[in-house]
Amino acid sequence: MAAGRGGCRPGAVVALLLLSVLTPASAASAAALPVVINTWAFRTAAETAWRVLESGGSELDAVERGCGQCEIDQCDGSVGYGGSPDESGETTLDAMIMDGNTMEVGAVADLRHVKNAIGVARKVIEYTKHTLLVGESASLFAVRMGFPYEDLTTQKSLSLYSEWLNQSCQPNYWKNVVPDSSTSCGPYKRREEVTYKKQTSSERNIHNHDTIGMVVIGVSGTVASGTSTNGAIHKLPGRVGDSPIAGAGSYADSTAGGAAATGDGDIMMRFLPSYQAVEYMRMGTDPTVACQKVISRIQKYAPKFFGAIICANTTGSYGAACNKIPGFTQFHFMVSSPLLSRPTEQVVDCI
Ligand code: SD4
Repeated sequence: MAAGRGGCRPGAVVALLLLSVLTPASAASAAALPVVINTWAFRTAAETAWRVLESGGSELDAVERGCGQCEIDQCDGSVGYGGSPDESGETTLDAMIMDGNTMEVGAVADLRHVKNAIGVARKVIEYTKHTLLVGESASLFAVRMGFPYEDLTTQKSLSLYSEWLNQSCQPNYWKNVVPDSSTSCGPYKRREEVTYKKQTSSERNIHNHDTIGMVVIGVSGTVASGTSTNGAIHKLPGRVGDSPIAGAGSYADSTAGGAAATGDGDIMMRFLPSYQAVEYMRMGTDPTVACQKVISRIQKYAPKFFGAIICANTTGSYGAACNKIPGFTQFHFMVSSPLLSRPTEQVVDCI
């Protein structure tokens, strides 16, 4: 009989399936629901979200609890309390959660003194008609919702802050100011003459940047997404990144799919990468290709930006992409699905 007629042998199918879950390049070919996908190798977050689904929780519950786990674990120091002190030494948080059935979003930005940022974001959906609350007023809302008001500073964030002061406040995010921000601390004043220099690379890199972004797609194709981060280390007080912005940090649409981004939010948010990825998937583009197309669009303007994105469609197919820069050539992310015996770390080569 001609080999290949009538399909593969069962053994070959199993081998193919195994290959498809173990090798990065073919990650997108394994499709099953439900699926949980999250940025970076944040395993406990992935496990928590998966457990929530297994015990009958909703997709939104899984996103909230999964990202919330990272806030508790202070994942890589980039999520939750005690990380990324701003110019005044304070840790502030950004988070969002999105319901892909109703297209409702709850988000908080520049949240102060409250640890569970994604929990507060969920309350914005549940108890207000707003989408995004910011700053100390978001903290007051959180307290009304029953969240403790506490200090987010730790020994670690204090020492990061004092090291930064000792190295003349380098790096920082100022430009066109006096004294020269590339050699001195502030306070700065604006320089009379403004030079417009295109920003093509990130101030930040893999060592100070690891937001959790998560997409959960339930058995019926319901999509939810979310993010949580303490943003960019040494940011100006008041700076809000991409993470709490719908379409930038994450996006969920149960008629197409979901996506979530990580990296240099000051650059990435200008391109609404998560929205764009979902729109590509709506047009039938494979999730890996959708993620890659989004990265390529940003590359044209900022070839050396630091960033990555995860994408999943409503069939449970998923993928990821990242921008290749020195020190960041591969991106690790977590996937949980019925095709995997447990939440599994996967990796893609950056483009
Ligand atoms: C931000 N995008 O505030 C976030 C940080 C991040 O991986 O993603 N780190 O810019």
